[in-house]
Amino acid sequence: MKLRRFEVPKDVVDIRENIRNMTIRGAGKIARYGAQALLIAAEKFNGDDVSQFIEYMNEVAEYIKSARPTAVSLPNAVSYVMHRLRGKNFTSLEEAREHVIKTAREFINYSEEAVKKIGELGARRIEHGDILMTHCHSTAAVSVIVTAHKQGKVDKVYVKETRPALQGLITAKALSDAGVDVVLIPDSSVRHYMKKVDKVVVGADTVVANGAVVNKIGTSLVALAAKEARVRLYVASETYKFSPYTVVGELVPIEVRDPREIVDEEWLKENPNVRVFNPVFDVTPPEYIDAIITEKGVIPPQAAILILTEEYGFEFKELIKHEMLHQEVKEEEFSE
Ligand code: RUB
Repeated sequence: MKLRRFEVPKDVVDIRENIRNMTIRGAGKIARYGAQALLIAAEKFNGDDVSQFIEYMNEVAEYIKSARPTAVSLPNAVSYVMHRLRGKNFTSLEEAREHVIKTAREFINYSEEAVKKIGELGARRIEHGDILMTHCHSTAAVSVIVTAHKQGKVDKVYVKETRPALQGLITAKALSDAGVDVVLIPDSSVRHYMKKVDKVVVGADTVVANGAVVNKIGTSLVALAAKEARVRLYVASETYKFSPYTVVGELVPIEVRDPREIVDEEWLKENPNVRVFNPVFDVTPPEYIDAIITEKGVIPPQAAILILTEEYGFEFKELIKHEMLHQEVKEEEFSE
């Protein structure tokens, strides 16, 4: 496939497509594959000029970032690599190529280690005999639950099925394989079971500057039910899911997917006057979150801005100049 100027390697096209169609899903995994795609693109570049290589990498970066709009982990992973490429004076193409490969690997390792660290820190918030609830499939939330389970603390976990894509089933299997006592429940029973729950642990797609969390649709309803029942809610999130764009007032775009994920084609044809909407993420305000468990520590949601300033410092302006571009990239710009 050809971008504006350059041909993209097939493996990179496949990764982007698999992120877009949700074969690769979950914010952390999306980020790791984003970095992996840059690594592959660098390996497969077949020109012989450094400045052309950088131009090519920039084009590939924009292409990858446009795969899923809500998960900021994807542009953040891509920025991690691309930011470190800028302003460097490479003496050869091989040096530039190695640099991309090294930083992409560095990001992937960081991300994997972060999930383990979140597990360790989050497990400290789980007490012996706790009954937990979770929503969707979050690797970071599963890491917390499984670590706490290994410490003998978890009595059982209520796992919401999470319509329409039923990612709760992935969680149910992962937890059950790890030996956790799992009860799979329909989404609509959240209030019914909340009475029995001690703590809720969920993941995040994006953490906003004010500490609000964007996660799989239905998370905010779990949070509402938890608040009402005085049940603590923890969000497990790597720091690269914190959105620097929101510091400068950008809103997180909420991905809206195909109605056929809710009802089938035939039903849609039989009921042409019914409009079917399928937003796949929602926003949980900071007041409904007890703490965000990151690899850097367990923080109150209101401290999200501190993580962002530590990470991006006074570079927000620069970041906007270079990286906001992804918000403007439209699917149609890339001809398949
Ligand atoms: C998955 C989802 C997960 C977060 C965090 O949505 O909302 O809770 O991405 O996951 P989708 P992780 O299935 O639409 O990608 O902790 O694995 O990064």
